[in-house]
Parts: sequence; C-alpha cells; structure tokens
Amino acid sequence: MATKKDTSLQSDFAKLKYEPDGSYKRIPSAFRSFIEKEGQFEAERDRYHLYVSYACPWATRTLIVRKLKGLEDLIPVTIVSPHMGTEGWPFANVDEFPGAEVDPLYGSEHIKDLYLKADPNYTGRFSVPVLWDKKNHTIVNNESSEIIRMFNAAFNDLIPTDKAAVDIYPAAHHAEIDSINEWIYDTVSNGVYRAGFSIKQQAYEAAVVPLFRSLDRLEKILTGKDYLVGDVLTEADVRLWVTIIRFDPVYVSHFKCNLRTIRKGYPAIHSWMKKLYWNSSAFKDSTNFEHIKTHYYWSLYTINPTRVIPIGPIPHVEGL
Ligand SMILES: N[C@@H](CCC(=O)N[C@@H](CS)C(=O)NCC(=O)O)C(=O)O
Repeated sequence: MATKKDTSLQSDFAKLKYEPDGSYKRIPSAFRSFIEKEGQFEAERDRYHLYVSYACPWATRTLIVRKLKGLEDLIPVTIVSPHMGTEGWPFANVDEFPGAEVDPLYGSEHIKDLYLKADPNYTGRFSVPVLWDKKNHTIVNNESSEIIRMFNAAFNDLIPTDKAAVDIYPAAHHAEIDSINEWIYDTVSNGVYRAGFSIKQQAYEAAVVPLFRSLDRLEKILTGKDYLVGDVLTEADVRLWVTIIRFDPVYVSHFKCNLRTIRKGYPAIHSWMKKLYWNSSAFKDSTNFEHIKTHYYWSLYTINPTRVIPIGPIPHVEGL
C-alpha cells in the first residue's frame, strides 16, 4: 500500500525545518487520545498495536514500560528498519534489516502509510512510536510520554495483580517526577537533538552547555542512589535512561555532545545506567545497538554524509 502524494517535506530528514537562528524546534505530537474507561478508546484485549523503532529513544520508552507492566501479549509490537530514508521509517518488506518486521496489520511499506490511513490530511512528521487502534483503524497516540502513562495504568484490570501493582508514576511522587521530567526533557532528552541538529555554532553551543550542566546536576542527584525520585523506579528513570544509554555510542560523536562521556565523566549516572541495563530485561531487551547506531549514522545523513558507522565504543555497555 504505497502512498502516492509527495510527502517528502514531512518524511525526508534533509528537508527538516530550522529556526532562523539555526536551531531545531521539535513540533508537538498530533495524536493525543487516551485509553480510558468509557472513552472513545477503552482498554481491551486484541485491540491495540504498537509500532516502534529500536533506534528511537522515545519509542524505546514505550518498549520498556510495555515489558515492565507485562503487556507483551495484550499489546503486540512491530519493529521497523533503522534505515529512516526519504520516505521515513520502512518496514522489512521494503528494507530487510536483521530484527526489522513487516506490518502484520496492513502490509504497509512505511510508517507514513499508517499516518495517512489515520488522517489523509496529516501534515506532521511520520514519527515512532505509534499506538494503533485495530478496531477503528486509527492512531490513538504518537506521544511517548503519554503512551507510557497509559501503559502504566490503563490496562491494570487486564493484567496479573503483580504487574498491575507496578507503578512508575506513583501519586506520592507526581510533583517531583513532573518537575524533574521537565528540565530533563528540555536540556537532556531533547537537548542532545538540539545540539546535534543545530546548523549554526551559536545554536549548538546554546544547547550543549545546558545539556552538560544538567548532566552535572543529575550526577549529584544519583550519587549514592539507584533511582532519580524517591527509592523506586519511576518513569523519570525510564525517560532519562533511553538518552543516557545512547550517549557514548551516538551522541558524543554524532551529535557533538563531547565535553565528557558518561563512562569517564559521570560515575554515578554510569552506575545507574549499567545497573538498569544488566539487572532488568525490560531495559536490556529493549536496547539494540545495531539498530541504534545504524539509524543515527545512516539516516541523519546531512550530519554524517558518508554514512560510515563507527565501531566503538567497545563495549557499548561496560560490565557492572
Ligand atoms: N514526541 C515524540 C517524538 C518521537 C520522535 O521524534 N521520533 C523520531 C525518531 S527518534 C521519528 O520517528 N522521527 C521521524 C521524522 O522526524 O521524520 C515522542 O516522544 O513520542
């Protein structure tokens, strides 16, 4: 099911829009419905499907929470190829890449086919993750921070009690989680992109300096602690972790975030990152460095025109 109209302005990385000062501004996600009781989208078995890339940190948040909550059977997932080309993210029928899959619902060629099925007049980027409703053949939500909130709470009646009891957004910590999320998003999770996507020196420096200031702040918070907020795993950890695990393999060189590395410059952040990776399959099994490195160094080709993929760092994640 190929899409005929020219959507390259929405899908081609080389046509990404910049601000006049050479900085990059992320546009807000467009599909923002919630799965909720008596809403348009109710929690049901065999109704929802998740489309993700292993490469994408935002999508990986949803993979991690899906596993933490034991939603694997309830919400099947399809992995796209990391070669995000001029048409956006392809499925395996268009680009066979180890670990990539075909779209089991519609045999789509690209993620963009799903967006245009949901809304033929859609004008945004064709991003992952996509939470799809099989009943109405539409996108429920394409904003990772909201998808993880739904995964945390919306399906609790349909999963075993031990999994329902897992709560990564505990009421007692809402304020603290919301506030830490905010500055981490601006300066770290999105900050690495603002640094890497900058096309002017000043815009780059305006992103990279606050990024490292925030890493210094996070180093203090995590010193002597296993988690960011309280003494439990929360969504704040999940949201930050997907950026930190990509930091040394990708952001240090590709996005020029090279004031320090995590492994040499931030012992507490490094230890927090490694413990989650090695001790929790939800984190480790959601991380695929082949997809991650291929995507960034190949797809974002205006930044790396040779598309050569660096081999290091070796190992990608050090042992505990
Ligand atoms: N706000 C979105 C951002 C998702 C996003 O930017 N995904 C990137 C990959 S890391 C993407 O699919 N980009 C496609 C494009 O811009 O063409 C979320 O958090 O879910």
